Amino acid sequence: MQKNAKIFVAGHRGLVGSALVRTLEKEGYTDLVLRTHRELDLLDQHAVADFFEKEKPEYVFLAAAKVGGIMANNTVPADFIYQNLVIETNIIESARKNNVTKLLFLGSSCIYPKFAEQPMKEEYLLTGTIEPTNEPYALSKIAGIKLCQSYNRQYGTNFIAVMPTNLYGQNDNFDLTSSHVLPALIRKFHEAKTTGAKEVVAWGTGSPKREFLHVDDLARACLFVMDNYNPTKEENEKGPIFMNVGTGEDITIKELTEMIKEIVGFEGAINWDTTKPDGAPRKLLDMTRLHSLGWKHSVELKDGIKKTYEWFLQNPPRA
Ligand code: GFB
Repeated sequence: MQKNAKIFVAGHRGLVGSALVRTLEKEGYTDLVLRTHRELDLLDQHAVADFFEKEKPEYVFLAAAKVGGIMANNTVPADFIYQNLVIETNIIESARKNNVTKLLFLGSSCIYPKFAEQPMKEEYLLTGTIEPTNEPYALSKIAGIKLCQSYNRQYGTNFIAVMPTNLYGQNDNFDLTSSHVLPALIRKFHEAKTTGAKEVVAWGTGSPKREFLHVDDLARACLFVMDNYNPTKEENEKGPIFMNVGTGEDITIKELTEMIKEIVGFEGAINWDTTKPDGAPRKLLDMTRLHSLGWKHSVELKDGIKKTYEWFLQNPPRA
């Protein structure tokens, strides 16, 4: 990407989109096209088509999505599948019609089968059944990958994707009913410490393993992939046209809980609410593909959590 290329970051106020904007600006990109939800409703096909016709972006980062933790996925599954499918189809079709040079679609590691061999390679896509708590969301993300691949096959576009592992960082969602585990635990331990509560309740058994990537690392990976990866003809025919993005290391939810408890400085007990779902037992990404191109993460988990806690203290959630 040229530093003066016209770049549309869809979803620029979210966890991923805001990290992309920070990174692009830091790297000297000068022509970012950004629209708030109020300015452009990505669920509105005509509005999206008009926007692309008028703005003609050269590059698109498709980071707009309906996202959430295990509980949100499980309680409003229709919103997850509907909104993600519509956002993707609207943007990808408009990108094709308006000759976008390159588009990067953001997926998720939950696209892989629940009991996939670990670590999970890109080619394990569609080789087994998906974890039920996030099947609708995962299917929408698989559809996004297949849209990109199909457009490349039929129209000769250059649409690619990344599958990030569980993300965290500044601008995360700290709402306890819809957030992911890491921001939820930061908030729970912080509030317990400040109110002098004796215990914090975590969900599930604590035995599932998860891999966590700081969102600034993901943003750097997205720029790297945009600049360094073009699918081959064979990849456009058979897949994969995407790259896993993670650290290649995971920890149990129990270990994560202890780590956050220590960083926040809570001294009480941790109790486990086993009526809440565990979700997938493990989802560690195989990083061979992206590592072989020369990219590696740089933020280690403990440092990333400390940074995120500092950000949380400066930006306390409203309710
Ligand atoms: O981060 P999380 O909500 O999503 O939960 P997933 C990860 C694990 O942490 C589960 C446990 O085993 C939860 O039961 N956990 C413990 C908690 N305490 C808490 C808590 O206070 N809040 C939350 N939220 N979890 C999501 C998918 O799966 O991850 C999405 O539903 C997406 O589709 C996203 O892929 C990255 O890792 O289980």
